[in-house]
Amino acid sequence: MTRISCPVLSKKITTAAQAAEHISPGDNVGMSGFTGCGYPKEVPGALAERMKSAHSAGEEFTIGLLTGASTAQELDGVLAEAEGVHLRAPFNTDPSMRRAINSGDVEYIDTHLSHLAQQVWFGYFGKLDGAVVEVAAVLPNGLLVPGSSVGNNKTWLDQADKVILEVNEWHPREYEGFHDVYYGTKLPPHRNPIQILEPTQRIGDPYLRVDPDKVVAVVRTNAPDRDNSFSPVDDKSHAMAEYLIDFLRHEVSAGRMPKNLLPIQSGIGNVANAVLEGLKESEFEHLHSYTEVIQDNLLGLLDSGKLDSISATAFSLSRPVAEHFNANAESYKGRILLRTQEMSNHPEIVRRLGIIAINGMVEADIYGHVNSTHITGSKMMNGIGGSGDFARNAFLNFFVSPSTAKDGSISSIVPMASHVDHTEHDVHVLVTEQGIADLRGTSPVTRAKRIIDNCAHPDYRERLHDYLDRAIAESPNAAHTPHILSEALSWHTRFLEDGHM
Ligand code: 0RQ
Repeated sequence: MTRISCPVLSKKITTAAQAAEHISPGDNVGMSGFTGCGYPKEVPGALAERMKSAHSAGEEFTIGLLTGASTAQELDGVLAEAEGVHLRAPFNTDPSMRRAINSGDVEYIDTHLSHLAQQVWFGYFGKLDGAVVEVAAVLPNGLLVPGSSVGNNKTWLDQADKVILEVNEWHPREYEGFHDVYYGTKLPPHRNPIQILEPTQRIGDPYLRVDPDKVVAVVRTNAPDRDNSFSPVDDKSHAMAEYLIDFLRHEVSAGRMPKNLLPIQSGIGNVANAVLEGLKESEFEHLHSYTEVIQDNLLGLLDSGKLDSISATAFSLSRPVAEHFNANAESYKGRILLRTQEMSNHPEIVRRLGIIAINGMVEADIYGHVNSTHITGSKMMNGIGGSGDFARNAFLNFFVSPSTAKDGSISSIVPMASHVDHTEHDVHVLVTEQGIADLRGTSPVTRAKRIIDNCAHPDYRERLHDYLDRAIAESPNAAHTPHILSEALSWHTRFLEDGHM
């Protein structure tokens, strides 16, 4: 069955190279893609070739690049290597793009994932010149069946002057019916409540809309999404998962949540994966997930019958699991819903549903400020992603990390965080392989003692206590959050100088 059955749009089928001709130097371009899924596979590569030719001829050719979240080598990688991007938002995991951001060649705007669409509506980045969006099919009436991610595609299609579609036959045709695209968004001061009262409640349409007159090219592709594999669960991740699941048991017995918990959001990474695996082995049943990304073990939890439903904005699967999903897509219909990232990560909905948010961190300080993004204060890792959307509004949030990094030379618990993404006011529970620190209802000094005793690695515990004791002694009139400012970041400077904290 043809994937492009709209007569008007099928007339626009062309090659990636010709499609890329529609993008001009200086354009702002919104591209699809979220955690390595649903990104355009061919037009960015063709665009990178144009950029390289222009650069060899001594001409400037860069674009402002906006996406849903991280993409892959075929998008961020090729454009960064072609030195073709001057501005990037909102989340990136590609090593070449990360290098370009950290070398100062790319201006990076690390914004909450639920916020970017409205920032584009309000013109913070100027106008959106182009959109390159991957879909699974084009229907006879011109409606678009989204693929493995929705992300910001609705906004890109609405806002861009010119639209390029990539129709990827690798995505199952059965994707029709998996999506919920909300067209009721109004801008302030006309906003209405968003009526999502249960995780997989539908409030929108299964299709994306596009004005056919704006579509300048349609490119057919047949290429897989990025292979999003994780290493097998190691002992540390397993230990963190155990602490966290035990904590949830405690919350149930304390009467703070029902037996089937509250809807779960899990970030990406090894620990989140281990928690999901741990839940599969646990006694919990009839779980729900209201999250942004569906990784292997979340799908595994659904397969195991422990999880009843998932609402997200994207998949992020390893190749074998993606192939399994594609071959059996129909059997998942009704249990998985993919929404725009404005809705999957919406603060109003996260607060209403009472989400349990589980996210990784780079470091936390003794008072519970969490750094999710920066190495030694300056160097960008990936970005805040959706961690702030969820954590700030969650009923219960966890930040998880091994207690040390780089073979023990870095402590993940430090006197003062070198960058703060989640403040002490937002952080509920910290988890490392050493233990768990419940920070709810604690004042800063009590919190500090708990974090050091429960979460810091024994190699660093004594020095952290020593810092705290001296800070308290030196702050008789500033006893609320005692610090020795001249020393607070000395652990980071020592690491930069000696390679060890
Ligand atoms: O680097 O592999 O080179 O050794 O950071 O660390 O421990 O493998 O953990 O993969 O879960 O990533 C915070 C980055 C954790 C991630 C972060 C080094 C460490 C290693 C990775 P190497 P781990 P994870 C959903 C929610 C923000 C976005 C978010 C993240 C590498 O969870 O990007 O939560 N979070 N989104 O060695 C120096 C430290 C370090 C350190 C770790 N203190 N100093 N290096 N590392 N701690 C997804 C989306 O929003 C889309």
